[in-house]
Amino acid sequence: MSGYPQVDALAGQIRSGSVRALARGLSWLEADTPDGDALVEALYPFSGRAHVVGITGAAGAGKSTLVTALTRLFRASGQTVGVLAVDPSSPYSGGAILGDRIRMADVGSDPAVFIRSMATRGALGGLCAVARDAVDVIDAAGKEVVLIETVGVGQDEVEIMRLAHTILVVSVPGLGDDIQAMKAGLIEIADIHVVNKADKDGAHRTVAELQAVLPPTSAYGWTTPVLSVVASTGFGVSDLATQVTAHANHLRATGEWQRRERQIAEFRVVKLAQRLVARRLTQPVHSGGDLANDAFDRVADRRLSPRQCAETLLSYPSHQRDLHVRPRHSQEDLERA
Ligand SMILES: Nc1nc2c(ncn2[C@@H]2O[C@H](COP(=O)(O)OP(=O)(O)OP(=O)(O)O)[C@@H](O)[C@H]2O)c(=O)[nH]1
Ligand SMILES: [Mg+2]
Repeated sequence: MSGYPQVDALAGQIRSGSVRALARGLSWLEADTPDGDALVEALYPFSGRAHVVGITGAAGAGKSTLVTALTRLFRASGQTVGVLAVDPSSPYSGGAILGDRIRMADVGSDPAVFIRSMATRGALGGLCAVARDAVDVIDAAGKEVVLIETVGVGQDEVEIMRLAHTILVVSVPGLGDDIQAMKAGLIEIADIHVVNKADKDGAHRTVAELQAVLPPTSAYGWTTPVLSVVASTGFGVSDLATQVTAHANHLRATGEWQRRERQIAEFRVVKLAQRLVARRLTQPVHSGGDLANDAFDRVADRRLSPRQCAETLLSYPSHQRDLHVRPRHSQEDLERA
């Protein structure tokens, strides 16, 4: 119970499987409102059951096509599926979202499949946090497999992958040097490598190149497979779905699942704390006598060092930031400095 009737009502509807409520809840998250935060709080205890699978790779590698093909297979084996396409570049998102929707139209009409695209809105370091909160909400709605698609460029997208249990890195034959360089950063995070567009020349070579640079068998005994697929026809996707499920089973059997959950929890909490601190420090000034503003003046005048100032600001509880409570540096310290 969140204490907010409209939040509790929506949380209940989401848990009982209302697609409309789920869509609405995700809109709350995207808008970065207190209601969205309260909703995540209310649903968090009911999340944690879904197998979260991240799919990343260069733009146009066929990720959405692959997600659609995988979704069909998971549905055929009786699993419910949530899909979250995280678009890093909001200016282009309109088109990309529409494209994803059209291609997913056939699985999209299945009530056991929930598909959502999210754009970043430039939230303060928030893409990753919003994406993972969204996954929890979809998870609490009962989806057994949640697929997250992101383009594998940029720190945010790689970070989103760190929130998944199983990471698929999608490559295609005959990429240029720059894209190969991008891929190098992704090689070590892959649990499964997928070489898509195997109907094109050079797929064997790409598979061999990946196999040559793969890390050895992991500490928990998983050897990263490199699979050739043609997402557009479904060739090889059944083997891929089998490997995705095998990875989840392997995680559970070895205790690696709990270790990753722990790692994800730590990563999320640290990220969120950073976000809250950043938000606190950039909050609008309420009064003319704002301590931070005075302090910035002193830093500019070389009467206070940036580090002293930063440490002082961090030591203030948020509700007393422009008051005079000071565990470490005092108002007098600032005054004197
Ligand atoms: N030849 C061939 N084309 C494919 C294959 N899979 C996907 N495509 C095509 O590749 C293009 C891009 O596919 P998407 O699934 O949109 O790729 P994406 O990685 O999701 O793209 P972004 O989300 O824009 O980064 C489309 O025209 C697909 O039809 C494949 O296996 N073989
Ligand atoms: Mg896509």
